[in-house]
Amino acid sequence: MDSQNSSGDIQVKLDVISDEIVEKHLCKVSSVIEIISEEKAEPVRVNESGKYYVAYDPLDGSSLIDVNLSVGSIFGIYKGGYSGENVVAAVYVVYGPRVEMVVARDTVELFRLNEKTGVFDFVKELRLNEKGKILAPGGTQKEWYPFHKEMIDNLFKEGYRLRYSGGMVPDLHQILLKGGGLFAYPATNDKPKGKLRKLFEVFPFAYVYNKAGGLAVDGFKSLLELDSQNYHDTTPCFFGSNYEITKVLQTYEGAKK
Ligand code: AHM
Ligand code: MG
Repeated sequence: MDSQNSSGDIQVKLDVISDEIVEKHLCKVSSVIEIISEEKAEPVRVNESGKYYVAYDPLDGSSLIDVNLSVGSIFGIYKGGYSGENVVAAVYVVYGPRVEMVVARDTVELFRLNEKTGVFDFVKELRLNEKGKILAPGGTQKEWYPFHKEMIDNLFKEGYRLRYSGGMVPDLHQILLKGGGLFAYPATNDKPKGKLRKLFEVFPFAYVYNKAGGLAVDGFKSLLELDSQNYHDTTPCFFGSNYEITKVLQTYEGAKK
């Protein structure tokens, strides 16, 4: 990032330091065979006897550090290689007023860091309702496709309220904890393949939302049906409860005709 900007310098360092910390700890986990992160061009082999592949974003939303908003870390745990269908667990951590961790396996569980003990205490299981009340619409609005804009406008007309911080971890965490809603980072004229990366950001959250009783799609199909050609591939993505994602699928299918 811009070396003339002193805060920019700090962001680069935090991204890199976070990556090093996570790598150091994952290397000690004997069941992990390989890791790759948003900060690495290529994977790193860790333990040849391991069977899990971990793709992670060590510090998502690092541009929000400067303005003191919440950021997070995201981990996708894969078996047999990196694709949507190979995700076997996902974890994310939100660094906000409290440090919270969500772990998705068969169920989705919320943990909170206990600062006295240094241990994450179990808080509750998380489930999405059929329909929510909040909307986090990402991407540059000037570049939205007209049918996408119409869909978002219609949701606002139904009474949805805007909640968008610019950090997918706190934004998706809010929707999950409040029981539902829609987070969208669509294809746009300037970014036809979206912005968010499949391996480190999209597949892990798609797994979390599916296990919490919601849905996660690229506009046409489940994100967990997608594979990935390159480690840093991006995809348009929508995460939410059933009602909102059904609207997304109807809108995008309708726009194809
Ligand atoms: P990053 O990995 O470079 O931090 O980018 C990912 C972040 C997401 O957390 C967030 O949803 C998105 O970028 C916001 O993008 P925008 O600034 O275009 O709204
Ligand atoms: Mg990121």
